Amino acid sequence: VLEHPDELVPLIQMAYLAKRAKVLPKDESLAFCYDMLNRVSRSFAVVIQRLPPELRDAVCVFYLVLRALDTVEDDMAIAVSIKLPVLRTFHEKIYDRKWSMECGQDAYVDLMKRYPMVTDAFLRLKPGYQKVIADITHRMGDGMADFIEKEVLTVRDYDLYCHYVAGLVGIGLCQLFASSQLESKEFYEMEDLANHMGLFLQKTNIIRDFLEDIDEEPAPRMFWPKEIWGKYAKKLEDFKAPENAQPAVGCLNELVADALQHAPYSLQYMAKLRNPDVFRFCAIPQVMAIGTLALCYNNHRVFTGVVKMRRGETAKYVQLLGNMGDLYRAFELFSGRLASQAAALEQKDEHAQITRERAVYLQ
Ligand code: RWZ
Repeated sequence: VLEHPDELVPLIQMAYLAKRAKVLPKDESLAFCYDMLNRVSRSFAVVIQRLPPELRDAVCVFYLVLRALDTVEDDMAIAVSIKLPVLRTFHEKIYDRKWSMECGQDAYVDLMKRYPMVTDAFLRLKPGYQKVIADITHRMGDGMADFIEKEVLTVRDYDLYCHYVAGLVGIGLCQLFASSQLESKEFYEMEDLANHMGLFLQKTNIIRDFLEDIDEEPAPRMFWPKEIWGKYAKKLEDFKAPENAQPAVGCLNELVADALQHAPYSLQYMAKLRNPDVFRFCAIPQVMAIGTLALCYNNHRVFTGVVKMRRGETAKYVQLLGNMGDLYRAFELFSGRLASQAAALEQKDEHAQITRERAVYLQ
């Protein structure tokens, strides 16, 4: 240090102290976060990266924190006696620079092993953003832990589970939007509408992922509520047998009708957004959800493979969807398909009338 010119000495000392304290340069932890985001979710990576700079990093970190929590919840190789305390204390781990865990699969192994990178990025966010993320992580971790020990039996359980894993995401995003001042203060008080946004996405994923979840190794994790499927089968696995196609599709259609109840609230929420990039961020997943529901409706392929919207169709919405008009048009397209399919089924499917009414309401 003595051999350097005077004006460099403080800089060198700072660099030395920073290294000793293991403080990562800002770019390194954020670069890790965006790289990880791209590896775990292409579609969210695209919309998050297009958010205004004021929100982008906070939402990216929020996503990864919840992804990590999700990885713990999902890993069936972790003993319940370990899993429960990790889920319930995860909101404390996110402040602990040393915390990491060996679990998950594929890219998630890396996310969990190098979790201190996410922690570094988290600790660099504004304290207001940190508080929102920690509060949502706390509530979600507790809710997930509750559902490790109990199944999704009633429709009330189904709504509550979806509230924990997705409704809370919507609620946290509202608070980030309001706190960034990119959206109005009103967003602090929009928990109910935000919850509907999350439930609409989560229920659509649960419906679509039937086969993937039931075939999950080493153990299936099912989220279809027994109160509904119990009317159509003795065991959920029975839906996989080709001879049970009719009750399977009947149950599927009832779940689609249930999910559709959330769509009007989701439109109501999005009508209040004023920042076009925030709007696009919210609207794209919602359009994908109604598109996916329209594809799944009355479609036996849900029980034999993966039903997904085609890449080309998806890409169209990422480009388009600039304002509420575009959004209504997209919703009209898919609710129109749902309404006409439901109308044709009304004689033989007792829930088709609800589906048609709910779809027509979106027209
Ligand atoms: C979008 C900021 C990965 C966070 C939660 C996502 C993991 C349940 C999985 C948080 C759309 C599928 C991603 C419904 C929210 N827990 N379901 C930000 C996250 C639907 C997103 C994924 C939930 C979620």
